[in-house]
Amino acid sequence: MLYYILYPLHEVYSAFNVFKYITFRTAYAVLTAFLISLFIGPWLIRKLKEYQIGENIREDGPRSHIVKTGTPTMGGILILMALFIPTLLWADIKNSYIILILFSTLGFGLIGFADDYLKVVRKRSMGLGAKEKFAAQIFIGLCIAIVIIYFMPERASYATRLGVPFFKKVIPDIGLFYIPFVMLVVVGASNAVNLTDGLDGLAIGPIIIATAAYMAIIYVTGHYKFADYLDIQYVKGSGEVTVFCGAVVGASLGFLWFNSYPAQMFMGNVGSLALGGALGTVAVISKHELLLVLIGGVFVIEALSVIMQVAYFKLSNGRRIFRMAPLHHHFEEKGWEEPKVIVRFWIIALVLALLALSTLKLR
Ligand code: 57M
Repeated sequence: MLYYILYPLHEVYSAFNVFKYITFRTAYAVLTAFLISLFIGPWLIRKLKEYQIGENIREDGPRSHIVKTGTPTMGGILILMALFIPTLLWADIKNSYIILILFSTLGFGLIGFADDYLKVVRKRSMGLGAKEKFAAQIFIGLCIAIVIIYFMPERASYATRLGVPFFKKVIPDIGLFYIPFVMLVVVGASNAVNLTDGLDGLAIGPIIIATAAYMAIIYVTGHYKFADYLDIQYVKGSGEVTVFCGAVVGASLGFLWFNSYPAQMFMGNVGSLALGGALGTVAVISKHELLLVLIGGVFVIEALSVIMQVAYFKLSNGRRIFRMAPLHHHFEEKGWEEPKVIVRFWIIALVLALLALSTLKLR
């Protein structure tokens, strides 16, 4: 919005030219989002406590979690407010990628909200049914795929092509298979972040790292000269999503202030599903979909640990690979202190993100 109000003033006073620059607007989106999170956080925690929107801790989980009973949850509302306001303020709100990413984030956020609301407020223990939740996620994934293939004419020449890390010339066209592929990326990311969100700061740390990495990637893919220099697909108009990524980073840093060990609030599904969905959508927009496996490596490992555990559990009549899945519980059960598991997972996320960024040049 500020872009439309303030940038035209450069004709009167040239200093207003700065509002044209994505880098400038991204920096201020980070800052605005961080400050909104920081200021609204204590108020939201008070309100969540007042309305008794607290976590019910499952008794079959690690014993160390029992003390977390009643911790305010649904803090994702804070993250969503703190990322929507700066995006609306600093980004070009008529940009089709900004509209798409806000739709995706809000869509997944609403699914999470409905699930949390039923679980925590209405005390329906399972929240939304697994089938209902999955169907809603698939619907949003399908909308994103259709919009990106059929309603973005500037993408027509590469819409269904896949960017392959390490290879400059390999950009296979997978045709209509791109639709289920997009659904897999977006819905998979959303659920993987949700599974990871089981220790204080465990999900939000890698979200900050992965989104910051995609912030750099989407900036270069949206910049004709950088894209040309790096020999990556130039995605016209996508640079604006850098501002959105900045808002996610700022909002998440502010949330981490309260979610760091020992957490004063959890994000709930409203936060985890929204942030995961947003990350998957940024990966799709930037045409660096496959790189998400590396950038979001921690989420992938956590999701794989669940798939392996459940499959082995069923095939072997009740035996387990890990002491408990997802993987973070395995280390807790082995006796690692919670902060040790969290910080080590952050370190892995950071190393993987750096490795992923290096692939921009290693091609
Ligand atoms: C969400 N939710 C956390 C909080 C957070 C198929 C199966 C593996 C599914 C999985 C599952 O239900 N995952 C979905 C996991 C929960 O956190 C809430 O949920 C939101 C995110 N969706 O924001 O509101 C608990 O996590 C802890 N927590 C923190 N700090 C935070 O900042 O400490 C969360 C955020 C919170 C709190 O204790 O209550 C969760 O873990 O439930 N199921 C599981 O993860 C369960 N695994 C399992 O059953 N494994 C079996 C299977 C696969 C064979 C096995 O390995 O034997 C575990 N989770 C729990 N108990 N709580 C184990 C049992």
